[in-house]
Amino acid sequence: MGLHEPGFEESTETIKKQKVKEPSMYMVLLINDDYTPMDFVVDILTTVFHKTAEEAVQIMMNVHEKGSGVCGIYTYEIAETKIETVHSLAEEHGYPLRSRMEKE
Ligand code: TYC
Repeated sequence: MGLHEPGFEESTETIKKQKVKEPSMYMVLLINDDYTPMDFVVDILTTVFHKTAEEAVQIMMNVHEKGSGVCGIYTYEIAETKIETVHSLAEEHGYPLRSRMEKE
């Protein structure tokens, strides 16, 4: 029997409406640098962030021109995992590509 179903000992008390708290969301950004190849950034955007080839090129060029750019919005844990994945792939290939999150 659920806590707030009739018959439970709390059932005669006022039952407060349960507030559903949405999780905070975090933007994952890529940071521009002078050394990471454009193709590698596009690959990261398609494989890690599931962008189409066209979206990936657009986001990469935006980061290249503006210095940074959003590649996705996720819960904290997912954002953290995306960033770790970017950093370990970049490190594996010897590139200085960096990623960080910002609260939405
Ligand atoms: N500026 C890099 C180049 O000219 C490309 C690049 C784009 C690097 C986005 C990082 O997050 C980045 N090869």
